[in-house]
Amino acid sequence: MRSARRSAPVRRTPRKPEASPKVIEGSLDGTGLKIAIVVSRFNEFIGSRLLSGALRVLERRGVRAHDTVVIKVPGAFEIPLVAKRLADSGRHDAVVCLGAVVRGETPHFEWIAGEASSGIARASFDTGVPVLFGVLTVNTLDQALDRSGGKHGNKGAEVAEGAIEMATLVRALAAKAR
Ligand code: INI
Repeated sequence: MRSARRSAPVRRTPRKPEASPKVIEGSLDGTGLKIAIVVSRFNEFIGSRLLSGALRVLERRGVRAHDTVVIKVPGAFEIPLVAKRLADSGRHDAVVCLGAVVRGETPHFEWIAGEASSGIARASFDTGVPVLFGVLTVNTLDQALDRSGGKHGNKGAEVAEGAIEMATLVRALAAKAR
C-alpha cells in the first residue's frame, strides 16, 4: 500500500503590506494651456454648436482666449492635415478636432469618416501631442443636433475637457521622466 505523502507545512511569513500603485492622471485645470481647435465648415450649423461647446469649456477650465486658436477647414477630410501641422508646431498643448459627417445614400460617408478618424489618430501618434476626435459620425442631422448641445450633450465640450486632461497628463508624464 502506498503511504500517503505528507506535504511539508507551509511557513507563512508575515507579508509586508503591499505598496499601493502610483497613479498618474491629468487634471481639468486648463491654466496656462495652449489649445488649438480645427473645425470643419461642412455642416456648419453643427460645427458652430460643437465649437461653442468647446470654447465654453476651455474658458470655464481656465484656458485664456489668447491661448486658444480656431482654424476652419472646408470639410472633415481636411482636418488631419491641419491637425498634424498644428501638433507639429510645438505651439499647442493639445489640438481639438470638430466636425460632423452625416451618412448619405452613397459610401462617401465611409471614406470621409474613415480618413478623418485615422488621420486624426495618426497626427496624435506621430507627434506625441494629444489630438482629440470630436467629429460626429452620424446617420441623420437629428443625431448630430442631439450630440451638439441637444439631449446627448455636446461632443465639442466633451473633447475640450478631454484635451485639457490629456495635455496635463502628457505634462505630468514628461515631468516624471525628467
Ligand atoms: N465633409 C464633412 O465634414 N461632412 C460630411 O458629411 C461630408 N459629406 O457628407 O460629404 C463632407 N464632405 C466634404 C469632405 O470632407 C471634403 O471637404 C471634400 O471631399 C474635399 O476634399
